[in-house]
Amino acid sequence: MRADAARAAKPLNYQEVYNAIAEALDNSDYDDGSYGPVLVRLAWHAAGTYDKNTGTGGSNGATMRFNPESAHGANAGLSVARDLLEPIKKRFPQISYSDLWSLAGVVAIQEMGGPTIPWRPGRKDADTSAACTPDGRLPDASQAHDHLRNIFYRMGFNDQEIVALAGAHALGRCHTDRSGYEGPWTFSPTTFSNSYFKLLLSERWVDKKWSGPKQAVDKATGSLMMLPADLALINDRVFKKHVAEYAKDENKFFADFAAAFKKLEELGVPFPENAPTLTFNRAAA
Ligand code: HIF
Repeated sequence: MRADAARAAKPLNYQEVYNAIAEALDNSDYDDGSYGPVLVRLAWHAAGTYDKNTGTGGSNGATMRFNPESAHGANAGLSVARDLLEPIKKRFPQISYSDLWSLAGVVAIQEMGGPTIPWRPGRKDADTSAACTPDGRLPDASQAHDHLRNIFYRMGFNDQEIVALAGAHALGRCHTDRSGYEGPWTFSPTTFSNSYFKLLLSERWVDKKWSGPKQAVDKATGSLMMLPADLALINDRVFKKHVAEYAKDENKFFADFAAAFKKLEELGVPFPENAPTLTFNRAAA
């Protein structure tokens, strides 16, 4: 008890929290061997509810802890990520859930080889479900470019930022018991790279023959997938121009992704005026 109290009084060293999250990532029994992708999805779904017109939603509050937001279809499977972070919340009780989830997105991206993403603490948790956002604020994977623009413009993003963010689908996979879709987007789903853009352009994407929802598979191997919303990025002239740029220039992708992901994680957060912007070192291997 007294040790806990002493720890709670000590100012939080966020690099220590970073390292603790980094240590929890690898698990050879889970998916492709890492919880990194599902943590990125948690951080994004917590933030992507933001509506710039009403100032509601966003990562502040961590309202996905509560019903009904935890039960929204788009959030299926994210209890895996929230439960993984619970022991870290216990170990560092001063950090808010909302800061912890957002920091976990940064850790996962950096530890999987992505860019350094500057991060600020200062999010506060909501006490009740009253702050939960209505269902339908996150994108619907079965839809195309008009829908993507509606959803991401509502958060305050432009076309170039939408495409930069989309590169995160280099990571992870779809699960039939979560979204109904199946498979990874790339051959290296635990490595952050520009391969999502390269594959979008280089592969022939054909309809998957199955009884599940409409999705594409690569004709060559049948082992990769694209959602209708992913293919929208090459069926729209403006989006496609950015896809081609990021496929060619990984450094440009990394720089633009870091800026867009930081913006995503900060949407609607009323940071204290003196909140420092932090950058973290990768945890020692
Ligand atoms: Fe995803 N996304 N996302 N996504 N997403 C899934 C999984 C991941 C969309 C739909 C899905 C972004 C945008 C969009 C990640 C990160 C980001 C799944 C599969 C679906 C259906 C869930 C499952 O079955 O487990 C749509 C329609 C988006 C608008 C284009 C972001 C840009 C790419 C904002 C983003 O960062 C990650 C990581 C995963 C993998 C999760 C996993 O458990 O492996």
